[in-house]
Amino acid sequence: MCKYLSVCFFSLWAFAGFAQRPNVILIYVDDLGYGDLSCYGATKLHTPNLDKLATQSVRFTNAHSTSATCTPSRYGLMTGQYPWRKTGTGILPGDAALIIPTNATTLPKLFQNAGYTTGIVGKWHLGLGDAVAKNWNEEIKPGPNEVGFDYSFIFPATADRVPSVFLENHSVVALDKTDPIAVDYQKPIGNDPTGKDHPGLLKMKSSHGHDNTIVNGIGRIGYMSGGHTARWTDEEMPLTFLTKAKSFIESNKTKPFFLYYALTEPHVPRMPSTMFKGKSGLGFRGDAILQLDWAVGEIVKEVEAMGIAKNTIIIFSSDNGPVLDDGYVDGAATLLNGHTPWGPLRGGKYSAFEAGTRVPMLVSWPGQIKPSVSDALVCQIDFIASFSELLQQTIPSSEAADSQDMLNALMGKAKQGRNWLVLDSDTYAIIQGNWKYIVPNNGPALNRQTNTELGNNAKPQLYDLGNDIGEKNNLAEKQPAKVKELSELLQKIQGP
Ligand code: NG6
Ligand code: CA
Repeated sequence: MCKYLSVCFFSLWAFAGFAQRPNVILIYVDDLGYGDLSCYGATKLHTPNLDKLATQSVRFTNAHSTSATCTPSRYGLMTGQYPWRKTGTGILPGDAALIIPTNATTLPKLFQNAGYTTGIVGKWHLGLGDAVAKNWNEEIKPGPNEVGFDYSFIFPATADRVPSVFLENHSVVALDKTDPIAVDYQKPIGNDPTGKDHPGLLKMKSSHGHDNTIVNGIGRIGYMSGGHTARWTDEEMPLTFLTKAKSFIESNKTKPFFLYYALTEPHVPRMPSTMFKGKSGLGFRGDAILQLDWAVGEIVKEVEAMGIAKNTIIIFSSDNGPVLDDGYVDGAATLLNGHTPWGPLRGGKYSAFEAGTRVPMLVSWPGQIKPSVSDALVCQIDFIASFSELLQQTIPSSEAADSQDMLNALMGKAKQGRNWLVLDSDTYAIIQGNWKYIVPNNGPALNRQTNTELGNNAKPQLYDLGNDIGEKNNLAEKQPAKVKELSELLQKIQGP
């Protein structure tokens, strides 16, 4: 039945004069919180471009990444498999090997199979090559191009990890081979100053960690030597990525494309371009949010200028929740001025509480999606099954097995989303309806460095999110039957 409905849907497109299937642009930002945008209630920060996009979108109030940090969320997004099903999917160092098997069904491969041209511009953080040891001065494979992207322009891990260089397809950009790059996460290499030994050379001091090799006046995680011409300038990064994303859109405007535009903002180090420095009045973190809002506006303008707006789905979301001090003295906490990056939620990045994974999510498709606000429970892990439905692509049953078809919810046609969702941080949590259960664990309640409540507790936690979105009232002792039910459901999903 579903099949015939979809056929019908496709004929309707044809009837309505659509020349081709919709382009999809997935804008994925880094560490943006549920309360960081004015369309999600922020009052001390104004994000006009995202607010405008929100007025044309389904704006989700209960959308989640799979995890409270980057690598696992991106693994879930790409593969449709919960990251905790596979070992080695935690936050990766910059020299890690690729963690997605090259024979796996992935989100970009799904689009490729449907005849799309696919591209990634921005942060990768899913590893490169077959091993940690690799030669950064030759072609580096496998990477994004081997798991479904026809074109890639990336940085390997995070903006605060070496190597602080871009790769276009398989090669480091602007590398002078007479000054070869070497990377080490165990011990210092080469003669470049480190933040630890030369704090006077830093333009932004570290508050914890981030005191290895200095690149562009900023101490990083990990050591690198060589590759001086290839090293990035943080302030230029937004324009670099935007330019590459726009040219990908322009080159592919006449055929269906999928663009994964993975912005680094507002992840540390926050070093906004001159255009945005000081603009928010909330320090560099606020400026970085204005910068990402601007980049989104430029992408929307580009799509309009290419005459493809009506045939382009734009999705916007974040890989995990917000953090203020994530290792640099950048004023994020001291200049907050009453802004609440987590909105009404508890916790933040790294946390089992809602602010760890409940993130902004907008889905727009002019003419096809009626703007609305949806409280359906959806997860980024569901994109792969949902787009396989939209594009009528079959996924082998062994693949993307945790991804659920949420197409109707994503398009604003169904109010109901998932029945349940498993989330991970130091521990596991499961949401079913309004109930949320957090598995007991002995981790610290507070990450003292970032000042984030982690949601760890040696006792079971049960919250009624319908009445207590701030997770203040632990009902586990009052509702042991509900705890048992959710704990058993979680065990069933997680398997032996
Ligand atoms: C942590 C880093 C933090 C950030 C995070 C990854 C330290 C002390 N902290 O280990 O700064 O880089 O990893 O963030 O090094 S994520 O968004 O990519 O998951
Ligand atoms: Ca992140």
